[in-house]
This record gives sequence, C-alpha cells and structure tokens, in this order.
Amino acid sequence: MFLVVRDQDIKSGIATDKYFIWTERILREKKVNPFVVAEFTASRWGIFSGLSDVLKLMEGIDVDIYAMPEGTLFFPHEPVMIVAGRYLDFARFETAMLGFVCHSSGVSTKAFRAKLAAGNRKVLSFGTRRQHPALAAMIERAAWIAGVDGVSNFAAEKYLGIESLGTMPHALIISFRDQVEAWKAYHEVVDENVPRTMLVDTYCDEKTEAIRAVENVERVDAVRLDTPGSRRGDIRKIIQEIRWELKIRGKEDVKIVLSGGVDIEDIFNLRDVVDAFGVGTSIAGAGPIDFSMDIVEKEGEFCAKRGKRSGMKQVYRDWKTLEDDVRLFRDEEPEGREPLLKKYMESGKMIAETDMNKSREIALKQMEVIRITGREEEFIFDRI
Ligand code: PCP
Repeated sequence: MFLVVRDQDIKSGIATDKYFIWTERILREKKVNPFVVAEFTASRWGIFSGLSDVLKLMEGIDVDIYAMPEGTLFFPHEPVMIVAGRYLDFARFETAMLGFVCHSSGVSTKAFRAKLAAGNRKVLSFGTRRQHPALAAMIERAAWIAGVDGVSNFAAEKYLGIESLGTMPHALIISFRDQVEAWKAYHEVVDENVPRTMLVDTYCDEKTEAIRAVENVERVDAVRLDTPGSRRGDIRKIIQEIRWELKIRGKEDVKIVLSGGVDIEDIFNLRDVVDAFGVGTSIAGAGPIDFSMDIVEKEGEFCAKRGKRSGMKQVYRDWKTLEDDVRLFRDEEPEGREPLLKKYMESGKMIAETDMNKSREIALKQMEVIRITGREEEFIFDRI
C-alpha cells in the first residue's frame, strides 16, 4: 500500500544499485568469483547499530560475518563489520547492508551525543514523526541502544518490546478549549503509573499555565514546555521563573520537560535547569554515517583500493581508556585488551544473537568512561 520496498524484495536483493547487477553479469560471464574479505569502515567516530537487520538479510547466504556488537563506539577507519565469502554471493547486498548500518548508526550516534550532553538528565526520543512511519521501530531501537531514557512511538511496544511513553499534544488541550479541563481529564483517564506531565504552553505564558496546573489539578508530576524556539523570552529565565513559582507553592518536586526543536547545544546549555528533554528532529533526523564497504583481501592476499588499508583486521580495546589497537586478524592479541569484532554468522548461519538491551549497556558503559576520562565535550560537540 505504501511506497516502501517490501521485505522480500530487500531479501532478494533488488533494492540494490544498478551497477551491482552489471557487475554480477560480467563476473558470471567471465567466470570470475574470488573469495574476498570486505570490511565496513567510516572516516568518523560513532555508535554502531543496524547489525541485527544485516544478519537477517544475510541469513542463508554463504558468508561469514564478524562485527562489533551494536552499541559499540567506533573510531575513524576502524572496521565495524567484516563480510567474508565468494564475492558473487553478496555483491548485490552491499547497498542494503550499508543502508541498514549507515542509517541506524547515524541515529544512534546522535542519540548518544544527546544523552552525553544531558548529563544525569533524561533524554526522550520524540522524533519518529519526522521520518517515514515504516522506519519507526528502527529509529526507536537505534536511539534506545544509544541510551535514551524513553521512546514515544507506540509501535516500539509491539516491535521492540519496550514501553513507549509520552505526555499530551496541544490537540488535547484545544479539544477541551480549556487547559485545566484537559489536564484534569488526563489525570482522570490515563493509567495511574503514567507520569502526569502537563503541557503548559498552549494559550498563555508558560509560567501562568504551570501555576494553573499545580493549583487546579490533583496530581502534577511534571510540566512540559514545547515551544522554546518561538518564545521571545530567554527560555532559561522562563524555566527559572517557573521553578521559583513551583517552589513557593510547595511543588519543587514537579519536573520540567523541554521539547520542540531541542538540539545538542540546547541540551548541554540547559541541563542544569531542565529535568528531561524531548528530542525529535535532532535524533530521528540524524544524518547517516557514511560507512563504505571495501575489499581488503582477495583469495588470501592483501589488496585494497588507494586510501584504504588492506588485510582483515581486528580492533582491540582498552576499556579503561577506550583506546583501540587495530591489528591484522591473524596477528597476536595484545595483552589486557578485548577484541571487539565477534563472529555473528558462519556460512549463512547465525551463531550469535544481537541484543538491544545488552547493546544499550555497552553504550552507557562507554558514556561513563568518556565522563571519567574528561572527554565529554569532545564527543558532545563532535570534535574527534
Ligand atoms: C511535537 C512534540 C515534540 C516535538 C514535536 C519534538 O510537537 O510535541 O515535542 O520534535 P522536534 O524536536 O523535531 O521539534 P508538535 O508538532 O508541535 O506537536 P504537539 O503540539 O501536538 O505536541
């Protein structure tokens, strides 16, 4: 019904670049089909994700796949994934494999930066509405892996098994015409375990509405300010004012949620006054990581195009510093470091599973090391 390439067409390999169709034909006709090792690298750092879809795509195809677990921080030129097999068996899948990891890793990397920028404050993924709805589960999964505290798309419950969350739209307030009526109705109807986060910027000044909310509704857990960009005032001052008014009314426990055009800099600059950030476009609309797939060995011999390093490689990490040592796969392991690339597929059979919650733990652990080693701002502001 919708203009989406179907699963079976991706799986059969028609969602590919035309030049692979010609390449297959030429190689077949000339009976050339070398055993190759191809690696996926980018010239920037990021958080790797999208592997689970690559494995589903390649299942049943006679290749071996090694990869960093999703959620792993990678640095420029490090292989995040390696595919080994007869070239003709996987040539046409380069486009889809790259699409899966480039897009997902782009979202994960931006979400990781947002979460790092927020310090101990929360980041919520609010942005699936900025992308094609067919991608909602992929986007929420990529953001979740990178450590966001919650996702808003309801489909995440069905597709990912994680609870979705949210507050209320302006449409609810406008439907009632009166904020207080809408807030009260929300409190009455919505499940008890859902935080009462009242949207306080529909008709009046945010401060005025926040006061009306706590003075008129039985339970208010948080207030949400959704239009910081369109206010002429200084949003920091507005938030501080709201905090003061809540405090003198004995409501200092009421949290403040900020959403609407929130980007990395806003999160970093306002994390001392905001409790949670609802982030849409900045995360969901993140640009892709420009991974490329390059052949680095052919029939057991080193080879690579110019600008790329030949040879199948392993990445060894020092988890205390996040420093990596890249060596040939066949070379000796350095001491005290963990090899990051693990074997996930052997001759088309999955031999290891991906797990988005374990991946999230990996991402959060790296965030902690970045904080401890004082490198926060390097990553937040993308200065690696
Ligand atoms: C949406 C929602 C989120 C916004 C988008 C996040 O606002 O309330 O806070 O997306 P962004 O980071 O790309 O701005 P609206 O579209 O104004 O919808 P509503 O008023 O119904 O909340």
